[in-house]
Amino acid sequence: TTATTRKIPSFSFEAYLSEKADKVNRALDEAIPLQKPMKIHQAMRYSLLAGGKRVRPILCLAACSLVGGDDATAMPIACAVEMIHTMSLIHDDLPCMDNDDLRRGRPTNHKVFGEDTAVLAGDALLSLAFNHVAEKTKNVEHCRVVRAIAELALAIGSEGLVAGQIVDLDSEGEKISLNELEYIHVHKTSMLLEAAAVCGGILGGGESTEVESLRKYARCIGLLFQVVDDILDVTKSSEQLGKTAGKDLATEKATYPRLMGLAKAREFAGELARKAVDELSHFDALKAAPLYHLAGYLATRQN
Ligand code: GRG
Repeated sequence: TTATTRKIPSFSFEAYLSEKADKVNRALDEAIPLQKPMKIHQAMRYSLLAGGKRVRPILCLAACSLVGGDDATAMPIACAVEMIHTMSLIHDDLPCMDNDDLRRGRPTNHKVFGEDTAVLAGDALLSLAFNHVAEKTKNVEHCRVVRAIAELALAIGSEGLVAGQIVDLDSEGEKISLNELEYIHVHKTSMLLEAAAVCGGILGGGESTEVESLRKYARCIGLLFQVVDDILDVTKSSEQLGKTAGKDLATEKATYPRLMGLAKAREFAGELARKAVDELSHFDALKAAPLYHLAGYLATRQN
């Protein structure tokens, strides 16, 4: 039987998520003490400790424990992934990019600290992320640490996050195909989730086949995350607007429901969740429970 049909032992995913998120939040708080120069450290902490869902670091810890590692081993790289995620959000919100005023329910970094400081806070978080992994990772063979750092660096540069962002910026206002939409999502969202899972697996001592299963799992849930985001966008805005006041489809950005229809987009989300979970079938069911539930959580989330 595959993991889709196999019986998963009872497990409280909500309790798991909040326990791990608390642990990650404590580690992030400790990683950036409030020190001189005050302004830059305040700006870094403002965005980093603003209360995101911590999906990436939790995925990293879960991947590490799936292959037999403990949380302490993966925590520095889990924090690094969240620092990088946060810096990408700070830069994405800048007037020269998406020009957003709100993030995680609060004014964006540049609205509070100014554009100059926001750029630097992003740069400093990126830099600290790599120092943090190199300096704080304990009890792992050095070649594994180097492999993890290489994965993380590759996932966020001009072949990863940055690639997704530039293609996204360049396609603004243009009609794009389903393939182009997938390229943007895979690079902007899946790559960092993939790095989080792969790095957790590498540092946890995983075999390469295990690490590759984690990679495929994370790739699926990254895309799943975006497809569901697009679906929620449509269903939420049609709820808000009422049934008659539809948006002007031609001027709206490309989304899965727009390019393939709502029913097909829902089907695609289901397929991605099943594909993700199938990658877990080689692992012990009890150990795979968090990742199994994470796929379900992302597929069925309502906001
Ligand atoms: C990484 C070197 C480097 C530069 C950044 C600006 C940029 C290049 C990339 C933009 C990437 C971007 C904004 C991707 C979107 C990712 C995404 C799905 C964000 C929402 O993630 P959630 O829902 O957010 O996990 P929370 O707030 O819960 O953490």
